[in-house]
Amino acid sequence: MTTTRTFRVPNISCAHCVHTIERELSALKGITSVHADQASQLVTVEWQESQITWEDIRALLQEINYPPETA
Ligand SMILES: [Cu+2]
Repeated sequence: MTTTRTFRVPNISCAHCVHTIERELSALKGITSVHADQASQLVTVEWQESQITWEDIRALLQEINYPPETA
């Protein structure tokens, strides 16, 4: 089963940020799709529940200095 979540990342400021987020998240095992948008600062991620959790994703984003705004 997959889960999709859309959240805002206030640190997105340019196309490079978008690229970094997409590249880093795509490298995580279990993530099936990532789309980040510069203008809206919204990121949509889809993942396999059996392989990765939201906590793992959130931790990675914090580690690379793009923490999600949602709780
Ligand atoms: Cu940037």
